Parts: sequence; C-alpha cells; structure tokens
Amino acid sequence: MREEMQVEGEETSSVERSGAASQVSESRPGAPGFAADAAARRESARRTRRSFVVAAVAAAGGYGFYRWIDRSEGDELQPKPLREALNANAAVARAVFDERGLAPTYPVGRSVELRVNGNYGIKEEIAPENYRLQAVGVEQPKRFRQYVEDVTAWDYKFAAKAEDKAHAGHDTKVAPKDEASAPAEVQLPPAFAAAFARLKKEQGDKRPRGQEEAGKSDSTLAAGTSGLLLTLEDVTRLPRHELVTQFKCIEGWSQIVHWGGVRLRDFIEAYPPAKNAQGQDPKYVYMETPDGDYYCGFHLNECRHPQSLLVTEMAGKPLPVWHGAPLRLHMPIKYGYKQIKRIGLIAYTDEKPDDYWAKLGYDWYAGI
Ligand SMILES: Nc1nc2c(c(=O)[nH]1)N[C@H]1C(S)=C(S)[C@@H](COP(=O)(O)O)O[C@H]1N2
Ligand SMILES: [Mo]
Repeated sequence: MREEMQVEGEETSSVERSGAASQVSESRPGAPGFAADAAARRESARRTRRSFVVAAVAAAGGYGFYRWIDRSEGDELQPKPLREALNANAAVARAVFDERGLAPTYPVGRSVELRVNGNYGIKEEIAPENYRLQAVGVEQPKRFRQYVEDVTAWDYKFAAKAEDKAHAGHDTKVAPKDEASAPAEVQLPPAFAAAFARLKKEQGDKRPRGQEEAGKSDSTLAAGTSGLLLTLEDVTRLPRHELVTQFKCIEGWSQIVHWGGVRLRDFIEAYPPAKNAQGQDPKYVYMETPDGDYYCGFHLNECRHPQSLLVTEMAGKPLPVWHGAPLRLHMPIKYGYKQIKRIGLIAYTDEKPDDYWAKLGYDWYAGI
C-alpha cells in the first residue's frame, strides 16, 4: 500500500477498490456534477424550511420510526458486507501508517496552487476578531485563562454570504426567488406557537446548525459545554512548521501543496485531553466549523501524526478564506474530505464522532 501511494498519479484508493465510491450516493466530496445537485437540494431545503412548521408537526409522529429504519441498516449507512471491507482496509492502513509511517514530501518547487473544492461551513464570513477556536475535553481546563463556562455561547457574528468569486467554479449562486409562488405563512395553533417560541429562546436566536445535505452533526456540543475559547494567536504561538505534501481528493485528483502552520500534536500537547474514567486518553477527536455545517472525526493517535497540521499558511502566504482561513486541517494520511476548513471546535471524546461524509455513506476512516 505504501509503494502504491508513492507512485505519482496513482489514484486507486482502498475505498475505490472496495467499490464504495460507485455505490454511495450521487453526491461525492467535491464531484464536478455535484454542484448542480447541491443547488437543487438547497432549493428543496429552502422550500422545506419555508414550510418547516407543517413538516415539524408531521414529523413529530414519523421521525422515530424513520430513525429506527435508518439506524438498523448500520451505523455508517453502508451495506453490511461493504462496511466490513472498509473496516478491513482501515485496519490495514492503520497497520501501515500507525504513528510512524510518513507520507512522501516534495521539493517546494513542485508545489502548485491548490484548487478550491467544497464550501460547506465557510459560506458566511467571520471577521478575524470574531474568530475563536473552541477546545473541549481539555485536562483541567480551569487552569487556562481562556476557560469559559459555556463555549457555545461564543457569538461568531456571521456576516453576509462570502463573495461568490471566492468560490469561483463552484455553484454557490442562488436562483432568484419566485416570490409569487412562495406559500403563505402558516398560522400556528397556540400550543405549538408557545413550544416554538420556547425552542427559539433556548437556541438564543442563533443560526441553525447543520444546514447542508448531511444535516446537523450528532456530535455537536450541547449548550452549556465548558472549555477554552482560544484566539488564533494562542495557536500560532506554537512552533511553526512547513510541509510539502500531496493533497488527495477522493474524486481522483491530487496536487502537491506547500503548507505552513503548527503541528496538531503540539496543539494536543499544549492543550492536552482529560483522561477518561479508565485513566487513559480519549480515543477520538472531533472538529467542526463554527456554524456546525461541516464536521469530521478522527482517532487521537492520527491527530498526533507528525504530519497532521493545523494550517494557517499556503504557498508561503496567509491561508485564503476559501481554503479555510483562519485555520484548516491538513492530514496527508487522509483524503481531502477529512481536511476540514475553518475549524471552530476541537473536542476530545471517547465516543466515535460524527462525520459529514461518513453520514452520506463514505468511509469514516478515509485513510490513504
Ligand atoms: N469546511 C469545509 N471543509 C472541507 C470541505 C467543505 O466542504 N467544507 N470539503 C472537503 C473536501 S471534499 C475537500 S477535497 C477539501 C478541499 O480543500 P481545498 O478547497 O482547500 O482544496 O476540503 C475538505 N474540507
Ligand atoms: Mo474532496
């Protein structure tokens, strides 16, 4: 597997070999035909939201049953034999890479400007002064001056949609609304109106999370979760590293990229995880965009891989917004869909975290 990986242009992945790529849903992480589908889905999502009240009333009865069917098929929405194949591949990849195996590196001269792919969780702008990195599950968090009782109370103050030109080549445009065909506002029965008012108050009028196809993350933080609110400077204070490695999208393209940032392992050392009840490190790390629309889960040991990088620079310049500024992940041992842009939360956990593309049928592990 190592040998194959080092051959340039070799794009056969463990996932593709197992046939997963052709069997999963029509939306693929960064697929060319994907934007049009996404636009259609967004439109249908808008319609759904418009009649949210009606849908919510209907769902109150049906949702539990739907969930039951959904879950009985397996935890990652893959047919059982296929899931077993993926798990076996993950075991092989783990054995090959573990924490020692390194992805190949290249001379800077061979690096190119990375293309932009995927804009979930980064569509709205955040002013740099409104950025904070939430860190949850940290050992003795109260010893840090960045400790707060409720990290979810941080207000990212999302601005209007980021300029479309930032996502050139990607369908972020919204079709003009046909106001005439919009359904009239639904009049709520008083009991429901009161319940919704209560719900809205609980949510603090915040932007709803999980507004893309995969929906809300199962691992999103409950209000009142304590932790640290770090500034970008708290991260960039750590030793700076550069890396020239290949970035691989599961779509079948790869590019050599010059990255700069801090090692995730150094971050983990500076803000270490609290031990679990057995006195051990928690197994997993969960990351999420500030708006909760995109999210990824990892094994803690993969996060300690020396090439797992919290990226702040690309091609010797500050990381552009559409590549995930101010902070994104690069993990050369994983496919692109795990390399989350605009990290808003890093949480240590013993529960296997939710993952955007795993929810849509892709391999949770996503190792190369
Ligand atoms: N927040 C966020 N991160 C994301 C995505 C996304 O849609 N939103 N897409 C993923 C996918 S599928 C890929 S291939 C890479 C693309 O990173 P790039 O745009 O910097 O090339 O980002 C990954 N991280
Ligand atoms: Mo991707």
